Amino acid sequence: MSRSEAVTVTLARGDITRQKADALVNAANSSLLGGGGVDGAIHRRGGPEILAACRDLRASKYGKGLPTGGAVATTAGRLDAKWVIHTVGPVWSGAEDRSELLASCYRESLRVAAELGARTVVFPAVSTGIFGWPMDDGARIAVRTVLAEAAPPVEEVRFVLFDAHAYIEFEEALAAQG
Ligand code: AR6
Repeated sequence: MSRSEAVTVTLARGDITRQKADALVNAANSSLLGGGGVDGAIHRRGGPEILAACRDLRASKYGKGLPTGGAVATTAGRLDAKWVIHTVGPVWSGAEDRSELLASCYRESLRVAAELGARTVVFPAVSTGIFGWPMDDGARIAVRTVLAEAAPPVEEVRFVLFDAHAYIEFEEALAAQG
């Protein structure tokens, strides 16, 4: 556990859709219309209300989709949360440094969470699955950005890690930076 000013950063193992919080962050794609990994799990367990809200966003503010590094909130449907905040991570590239876009996912999600008045926010390890980002670097960027950016009304930021490897990388990043 680590404390950055008034914000506590914690780690948990497991499935993000089993978490209870004000806001759960989804590792989405620009279409906002679903996919695999966290995105698939959130839509499956959260039910059709979330997809309906995403379709509304595509029909209004995000006609071309949500840009990489951006974040937007919808209902959390049947999940044990008030909101899902959808963010679009960058696809890993060995040729181009896209770290700032990954940091932007955490920063923008926290900005949206604060605007909503969320006190507890749960993140997955954005981009480290289907989008191929190396876990150690993804963990460093996630922890660094959250420690720098999280502020009231957000009181707790929890990273939910799917497997032991991810958990260890986040633990090390937190120990190094927290
Ligand atoms: N709970 C917590 N973590 C999970 C879960 C879960 N239920 N499922 C996977 N992870 P990913 P990305 C971990 O692929 O890399 C989708 O198709 C996983 O082990 O969900 O940002 C979207 O629509 C990994 O460490 O997200 C996009 O097209 C991390 O969560 C694309 O995948 C993120 O893996 C986004 O890819």
